[in-house]
Amino acid sequence: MVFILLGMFGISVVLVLPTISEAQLEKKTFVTHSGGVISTTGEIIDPLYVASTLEFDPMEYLREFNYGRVSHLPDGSTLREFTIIAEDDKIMEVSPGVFYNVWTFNGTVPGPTIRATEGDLVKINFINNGSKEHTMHFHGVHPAEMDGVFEIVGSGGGRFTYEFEAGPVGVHPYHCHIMPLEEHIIHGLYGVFIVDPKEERSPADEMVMVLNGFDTDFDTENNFYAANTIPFYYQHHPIQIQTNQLIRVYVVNMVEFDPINNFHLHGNLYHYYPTGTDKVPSFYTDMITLSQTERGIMEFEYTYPGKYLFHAHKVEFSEKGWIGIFLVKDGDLRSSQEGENYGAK
Ligand SMILES: [Cu+2]
Repeated sequence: MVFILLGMFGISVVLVLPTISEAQLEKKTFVTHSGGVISTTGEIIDPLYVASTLEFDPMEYLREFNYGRVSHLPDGSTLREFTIIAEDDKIMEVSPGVFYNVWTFNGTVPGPTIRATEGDLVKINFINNGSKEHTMHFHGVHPAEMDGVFEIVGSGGGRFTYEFEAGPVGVHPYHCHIMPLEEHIIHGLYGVFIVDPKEERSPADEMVMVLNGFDTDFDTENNFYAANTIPFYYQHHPIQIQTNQLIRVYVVNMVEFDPINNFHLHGNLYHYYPTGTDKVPSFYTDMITLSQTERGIMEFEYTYPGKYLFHAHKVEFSEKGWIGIFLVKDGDLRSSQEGENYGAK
């Protein structure tokens, strides 16, 4: 583009403005890790072509409990065996077009929800297939050598067997405990460990929510927040529940960098059992505040059908993904609970 300006003394001034070249207008097409196709005229820096990317289904994770391989010891007690494999080379599309190197227990973030009854012997065959050292550190009561801190498990196939009695009753996190701890946690090496009381809790539609975040630009601030890893997932895919049915949510806060997180429920209040260790709820509320690894059990029922939000009342977190919807449908308490089995024991 060329403009000719005539000055007041009759002198011609020629201004040459930058032009958009044909090459800049040309659309380029890239294939993302998950097979999506992006066309853009903008610059793409170093697109990665990695054949395998992790897929994670928050709806499946929500109600999936891993009770392990069950056998009985000579004294009649129950042994639950688990195999957990750590890896640190996978890529996951944590938000549309945003790819992040996730470190995983059994291929997902969070890792599997491990579940046992108080007093069971839990045996974890841990294999570290990662390129870095990793461990499994369980919150709960166990011998020092089973704490997953000083017994470092080497990369490239290192093994360790964790053995301990399940306890105390409640909901506990497990996570890698290699330094720098923050790095191993934010990449995704964590999961939930539920210890059921010997006398079963009342029947309920049970689910697990891990509150987490991702720092995708490595500035020690989270760019995304979520319940169960994928921002906004349960807003776009509401969790279906029924009226007059007891809902039990095992909630664990694994958000790093931010000192607090919280959980607000709409149109209802819940009974809250901090850490799930007591039979009597400590609060009847619609809001709890949780620091790192703080957790508990929430119990509630909806009387009225409809759509109800649940989200962080720290609005920054909800606007960056930590928000969801319960879609409550009319249901009968008894018929809905009979025959329903959320995870095989
Ligand atoms: Cu680690």
